[in-house]
Amino acid sequence: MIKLVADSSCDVHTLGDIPFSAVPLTISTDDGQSFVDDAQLDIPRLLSHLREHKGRSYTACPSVSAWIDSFGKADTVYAVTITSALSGSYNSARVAADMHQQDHSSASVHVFDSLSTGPEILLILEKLEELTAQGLDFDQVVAAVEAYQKKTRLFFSLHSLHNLAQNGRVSKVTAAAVGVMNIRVLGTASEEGTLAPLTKARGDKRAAASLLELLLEAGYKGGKVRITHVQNEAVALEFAEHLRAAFPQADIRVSASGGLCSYYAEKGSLLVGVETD
Ligand code: X90
Repeated sequence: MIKLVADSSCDVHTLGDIPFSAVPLTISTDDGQSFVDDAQLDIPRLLSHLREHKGRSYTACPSVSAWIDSFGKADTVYAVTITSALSGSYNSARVAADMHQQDHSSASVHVFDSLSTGPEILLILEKLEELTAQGLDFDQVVAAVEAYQKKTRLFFSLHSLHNLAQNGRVSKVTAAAVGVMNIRVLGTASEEGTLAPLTKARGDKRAAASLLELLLEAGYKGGKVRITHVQNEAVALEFAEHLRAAFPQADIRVSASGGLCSYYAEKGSLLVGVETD
């Protein structure tokens, strides 16, 4: 049996017909509350708790044993993690993969470091679904996905970098420039898997126009697009309409961010995963 797994930064809990599970990261506040990023998580409640909470908040990646549990009895496992440059999730999954292979000598596990998050991971998962359905063997799937990763990108528009800075995922200098006067930071996941700010825009309309420009500069020509938003569906749908006007054939889908991306991207943000060329 083949199984796909990803950590919950992928924003989905099911994936077509193929066996799939999302392994939750955890968000916690220093008043002792902890929120497991699974299908039951009430994201509006998480965000309102964070808004009212004056203390610190943290996240934690899945443990080795949580990854091993997710592999189950599958003999072929493809796992995808959030960028190893910002999280321990990849390392945790790698250790789990080695242990699983020691216990099941016939099992094959590959862990892909997305060097990204959210909608770009979803693109990778959908590609895995497609390739495994075609019956490619393990090495062919791994090679094809690695090649695919070179052609996908992540762009974002963020309203605040507070939680990213609080947890050391961006510098305080970068974070200080945002969060005032409707400023959004537009940027991308760098090749190294870090957050790379590119430009700023005032207000959602200008931010959407800049996002579109970034996509075009990156070589977007009508491939798949997956857009996620943090409590900002109207703006996400409007952005999708703009794209469709320019690329009527494009496969573009909009959905809500899961808990982990909602925590870090914060309310109002858009994340856009795209296929280029
Ligand atoms: O291990 C952990 O506790 C999780 C840490 C995750 C830190 C980064 C999450 C980023 C989420 C923010 C906007 C997009 C940034 C893309 C950079 C690759 C989303």
